[in-house]
Amino acid sequence: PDQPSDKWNKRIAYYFDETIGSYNYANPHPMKPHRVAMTDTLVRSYEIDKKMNHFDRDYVNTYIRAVNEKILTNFHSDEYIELIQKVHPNNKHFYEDQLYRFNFGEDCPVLDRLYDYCLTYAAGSVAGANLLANQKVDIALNWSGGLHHAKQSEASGFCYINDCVLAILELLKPFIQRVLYIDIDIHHGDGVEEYLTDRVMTSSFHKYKIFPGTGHLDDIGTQQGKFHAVNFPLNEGLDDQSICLYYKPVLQKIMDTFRPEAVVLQCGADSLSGDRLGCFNLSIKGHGECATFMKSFGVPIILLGGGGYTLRNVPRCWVYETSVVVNEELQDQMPQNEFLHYFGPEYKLHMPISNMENQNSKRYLEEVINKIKINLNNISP
Ligand code: TV7
Ligand code: CA
Ligand code: ZN
Repeated sequence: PDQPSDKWNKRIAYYFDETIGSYNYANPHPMKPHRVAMTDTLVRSYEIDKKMNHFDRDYVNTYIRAVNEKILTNFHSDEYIELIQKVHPNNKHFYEDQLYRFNFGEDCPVLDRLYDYCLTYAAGSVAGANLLANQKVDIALNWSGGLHHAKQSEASGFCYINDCVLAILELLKPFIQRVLYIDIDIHHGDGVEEYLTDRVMTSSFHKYKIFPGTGHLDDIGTQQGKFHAVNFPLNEGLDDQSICLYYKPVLQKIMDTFRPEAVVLQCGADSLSGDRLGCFNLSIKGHGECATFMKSFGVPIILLGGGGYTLRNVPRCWVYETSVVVNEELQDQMPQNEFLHYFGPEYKLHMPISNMENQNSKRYLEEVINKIKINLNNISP
């Protein structure tokens, strides 16, 4: 069927599939897909959905033939995908050996309707990238994506399918020569960094020496990917000012040297102050600075979700970043919505940061940024 030609008139594609909130990692697992449904509810209560073109999995299935089971094996191995397709909580004892081999376990349990879950979040990233690549829109959003730890043949850190890599692959298909991946989740984007070439640059800041343990400053990529991994390892207490003074200049330098033609921005919200798993001290505005800054270059960009474990703060963060994208200021007082009780007693969009000490000294941050800049001088686009 033909789609109306003005389907993408708003130039911003927003992915949300209603089923996403129904997938469950089972308590007490910290990952809650419900936070994406809460985000959508906030987006609609602030009425900024009106400034975007919404699409869901039905749209993806109807219009983008490329997004089907086969796309998953662009990055992942056939046998790994076959297992994800077959395995259920009721039959998992038949697949014990394979589940062990592919790293299923407490972090990555066999969810009910696992394959559906994977397709649901990955479809948004691939289809969003496809819309950017075909110049139908300038910006795409998928808050259910950003599962950056998944490997070619391995589940890892709550992630099964690496939708970030699949989005990058979709962007590289047409005329786009170079894609930049930026990762502001508190964890290192290790699964994406595995996919480096001279056409893909990855940059992650992260708390160093927590899961997954990779992302050292001297980890700069190998072979054709050499100098294409930019890692900014950090200590706890990272604050907004450090982002502005030390991470934005890194992004600026990357834009100047690598000159990407498309950007994938993973917006993991576990780098916010007060996160249940994280230990940084960013406000929602500080976190959103990365989206604001990257949008300002006018390069096609897809924003993805990621981590975020203090349930009430994740929707705050992502609705704010949605507002940045659509260029609309939001009132701090939250409008009436079905999840308002999560945001009490303040019922405010923004939340205070903590008084924790920033254990990243000026001297340390300067040392890191200088090393990164020296490495980036080796890039010749
Ligand atoms: C992108 N930290 C994902 C971040 C993935 C972090 C980990 C947990 C955790 C898992 C649970 C659970 C937990 C309170 C926290 C070495 C281990 C230690 C499992 C208990 N509670 C993202 C992955 C990280 C699972 N994993 O970047 C079930 O915390 O540190 C580890 C590995 C072995 C496995 N055990 C934890 O944000 C989306 N997991 C409760 C129940
Ligand atoms: Ca990161
Ligand atoms: Zn994380």
